[in-house]
Amino acid sequence: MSNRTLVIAKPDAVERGLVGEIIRRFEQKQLHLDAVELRLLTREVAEAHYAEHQGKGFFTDLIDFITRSPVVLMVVSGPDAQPVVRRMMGTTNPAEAAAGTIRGDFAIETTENLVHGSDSSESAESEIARFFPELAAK
Ligand code: IDP
Ligand code: MG
Repeated sequence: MSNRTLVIAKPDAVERGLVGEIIRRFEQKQLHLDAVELRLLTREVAEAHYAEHQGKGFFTDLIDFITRSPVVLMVVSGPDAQPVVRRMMGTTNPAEAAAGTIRGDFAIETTENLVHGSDSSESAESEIARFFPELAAK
C-alpha cells in the first residue's frame, strides 16, 4: 500500500470555502501534508491528468470544470494513505456517497464532487510526479 497520495481539492471546494474542512479531516485522521499548493491548471495538464476518461461524454465538462478556477493540490502521507484517502472521499457520485465522507457530506452532483484522490499506488506516484516533480520518487 502506498504511504502517500495526490489529492486535489477541486474548484468547487475552493469556491465554496471547503478546503479548510477537507484538510482538517485529513489532519484529524493523522495523515500528514507533504505539500500544499493553490494552482490554476492548464487544459493540457488537466487532460493529461484525466487521460483515462478521454472520449467519454463527460470529458469536456470535466476539463472545463477542473480548469475554471484554482485547485488546491496536496501530497498526503501516512499509513495506507492512498486507500484511506479514497475511503474518506466517498464514492464518485456524491448522491450515493456515505454520510461521513467528504462527498457524502458536502456534495450532491457527480462532476462537482469536491475532491480527487489517486486510485492506486501507481497512479499516486505518477500524479505526484506530474504535479510536484520535486517530490518524485528517485
Ligand atoms: P473518481 O474521481 O471517484 O476517481 P472517476 O471515475 O475517475 O472518479 O472520474 C473522474 C471525475 O470525472 C469524477 O470525480 C467526476 O468529477 C467526473 N465524472 C466521473 N463520472 C462522471 C459522470 O458520469 N458524469 C459527470 N462527471 C463524471
Ligand atoms: Mg479516478
